[in-house]
Amino acid sequence: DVVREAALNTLLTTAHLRGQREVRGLIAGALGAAASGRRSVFDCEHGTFLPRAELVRSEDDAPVKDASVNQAFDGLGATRDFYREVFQRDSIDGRGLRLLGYVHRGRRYNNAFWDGQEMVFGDGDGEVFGDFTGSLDVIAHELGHGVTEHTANLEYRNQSGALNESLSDVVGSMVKQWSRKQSAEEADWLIGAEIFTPGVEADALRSMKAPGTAYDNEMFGKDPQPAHMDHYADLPDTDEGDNGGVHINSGIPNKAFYLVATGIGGFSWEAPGHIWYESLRASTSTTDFQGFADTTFRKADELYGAGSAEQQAVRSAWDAVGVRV
Ligand code: ASN
Ligand code: ZN
Repeated sequence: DVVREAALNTLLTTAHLRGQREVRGLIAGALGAAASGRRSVFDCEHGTFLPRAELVRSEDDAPVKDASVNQAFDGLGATRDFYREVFQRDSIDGRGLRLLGYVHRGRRYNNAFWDGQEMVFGDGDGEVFGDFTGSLDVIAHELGHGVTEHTANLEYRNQSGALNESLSDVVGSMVKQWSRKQSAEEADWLIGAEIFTPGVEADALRSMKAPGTAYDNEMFGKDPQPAHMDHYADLPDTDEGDNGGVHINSGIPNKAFYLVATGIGGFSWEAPGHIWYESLRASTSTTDFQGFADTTFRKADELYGAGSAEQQAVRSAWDAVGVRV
């Protein structure tokens, strides 16, 4: 297997240098089958063309000098371990897919994303945002997009897109809570609290506990997230409309998960996490809020029993955000 892995690694690097994304995906899959969710972190050196990035840390390598590289490596590892230990899921595809992280993407780039193959992180502009590898929940959020793509494959627009976004925030927050051993009550339920520069007056990018309150300042205005269907944002499915408000209306299912977790009590990744994860696996690309809520109610029954405390917490949580199951 060591020889096989070395050979596949050489092929991966060759395909990588040639920019053969599909070949890379196939080889990464084969590599993944040999060893579970092994990590490779690449340094974009401020470029945007990923095939030109340099491999700077692989699974068995010691930490390097660059903090962004190590943060991405550790965050991907924590998320991979979380999926394996908590949900018995073997990496993004459930089959040990190799984890590819890219740091220092572009210049002053204020974002991070999953592109269907890899997780990519900017350094921030240094004025408003710092390094996007600085928040574990942001790293887990991006890896979570990979898991969603390999399961329900929720369409990235309107309600299915807001669910897609919410499920990434849910896993982002759970991984952070799991790594800190925090209960639902102790957790801050913030996403991206660490990526702002010290001068910026904002708690985080989003608050799952209180959507709409993560920030209110001159630079960004007020956090636009609703926490109830009465305030659902009807935005167009365009870039300017955030694909129908996928990062905005995600506040509604985010709040539902927060309410389930605090309603049941204890660790969010236990009953609440299992209900949500099994519901993701039972969803399709066009599942909407109502469909997902109904599925969580059914999964709570299957996992914990009809009329159980868990199932009751699921119903009252959705009810509180305006979705009746
Ligand atoms: N950071 C964003 C996200 O993962 C990037 C995007 O909108 N695609 O949701
Ligand atoms: Zn996202």
